[in-house]
Amino acid sequence: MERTFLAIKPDGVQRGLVGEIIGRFEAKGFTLVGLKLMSVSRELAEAHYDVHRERPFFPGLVEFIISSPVIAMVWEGDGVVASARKMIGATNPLTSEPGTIRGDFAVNVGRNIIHGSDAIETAQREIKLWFKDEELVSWQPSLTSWIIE
Ligand code: IDP
Ligand code: MG
Repeated sequence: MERTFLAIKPDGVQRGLVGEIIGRFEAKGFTLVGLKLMSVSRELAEAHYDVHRERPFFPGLVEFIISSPVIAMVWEGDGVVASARKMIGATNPLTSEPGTIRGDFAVNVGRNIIHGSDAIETAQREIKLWFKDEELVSWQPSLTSWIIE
């Protein structure tokens, strides 16, 4: 079953948007299989954003991610990687569509509330980076037959 890695960034946690954001993925019909509130180490933040290491915003981004707690999550479902990216919205919240998380709650690219894996292979890498195997729970919600034909 397809899985994606999502993280509510420090701004989303500080602004009290954790319940709202988790609620959107629950209501959509995806399954939560991993969840933790954590202080992120510099090493983890740098590894997570390794692809952006040479970009000018990298140092500030790392400082931001380690500045305050983050909610790390793994969600499961058919097509969850691409669908979650759609629900999150464009990187710059000023261009994110209304109805997306960034479109509804953010105005600044450096404070865009949530991270979501951008491809299935990225999701696999990020899940391994953030979670131990035993922190992930495989389960079948009893509502499944009312959500998936
Ligand atoms: P994504 O989060 O939508 O996948 P990426 O291009 O992968 O966007 O960038 C990763 C993160 O880096 C963004 O979510 C944002 O927090 C930050 N970022 C990207 N571009 C900028 C920028 O131009 N200024 C400040 N921060 C940026
Ligand atoms: Mg990205």
